[in-house]
Amino acid sequence: MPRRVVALAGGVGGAKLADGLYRALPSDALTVVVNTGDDFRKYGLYVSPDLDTVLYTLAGLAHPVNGWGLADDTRQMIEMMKLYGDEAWFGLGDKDLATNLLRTEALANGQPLSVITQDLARRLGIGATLLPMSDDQVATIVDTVEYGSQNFQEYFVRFRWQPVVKRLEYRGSESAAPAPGVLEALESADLIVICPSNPVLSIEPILQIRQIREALQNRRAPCLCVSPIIAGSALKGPAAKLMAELGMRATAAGVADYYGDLLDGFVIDDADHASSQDISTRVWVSNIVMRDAGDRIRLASELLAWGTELRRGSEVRGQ
Ligand code: FO1
Repeated sequence: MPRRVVALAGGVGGAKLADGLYRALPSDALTVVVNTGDDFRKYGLYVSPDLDTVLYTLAGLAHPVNGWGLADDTRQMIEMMKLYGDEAWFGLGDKDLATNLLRTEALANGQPLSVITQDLARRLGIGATLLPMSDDQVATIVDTVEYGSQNFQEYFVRFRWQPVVKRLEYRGSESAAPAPGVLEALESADLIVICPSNPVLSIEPILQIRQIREALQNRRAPCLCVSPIIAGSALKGPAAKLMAELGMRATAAGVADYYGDLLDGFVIDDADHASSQDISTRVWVSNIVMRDAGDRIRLASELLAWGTELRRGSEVRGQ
């Protein structure tokens, strides 16, 4: 069993696999490096949707249907916004405000996002290390045919990812540094997992940070990825639509191509078993739909076992 595991994750799909790894491993064995390209300010609050999705999922507090936000939350603030005539397109729940208020206040007091995130995780009893990819701001900007350049949440939530995308920009990524702890975790990892998150919206912002990409390229540990695409569709969100709009193959094989030699192995769904031949890295075929906690733990356990096997193999080959 790998002792130190790093997962790269974006939103809901990524959080589910991170949760499976968290439950399958000793509680301090996991570091989750989370996309912050979706972060934005709303009503004066600094909102970090992917960090919160992972935070709430690992704490067992996530909304069971949406996957983001909190279970049993209410919408009184949003209803009041609407009374004021505000469009209120971003559905911040009342309980969710607490997280966003604490984070915004701590940022205003000069604390880095990575410190705040670990503090929130600790206060919710999470034993895993949760890290934003960077303490510096990186904003995913979506250039659309219909509305020109949009910040990510406008594209994703306000326009429900319907506009056609011409180009993506990860603004600020050239000068962003990895958050403290990210490179150390990657360098000391026994296994690296790229979660089934949107490759271009959720994982690419992380990979755009030069030192993180270099750490992955120079990795000692195997890097495994679970496909976010099954039978040409994403389980949730715009991955397939967006990949097609950007001229990529919107298939599991297309995702493996996208990551290229960052991968030592790729997990695809049973439904895609025939596409194994189109994938240039090692392939594991499984049921990758995570409907409940049992599915998350089973898939995570398969990855941990495969990672152990690959590490043994590389030792035998003396690599
Ligand atoms: N996603 C939506 O589709 N609609 C919402 O109103 C919405 C509100 C929201 C509030 C807090 C939060 O942390 C996340 C929220 N999300 C919402 C999800 C989120 O914006 C996206 O799923 C991610 O950014 C993509 O990973």
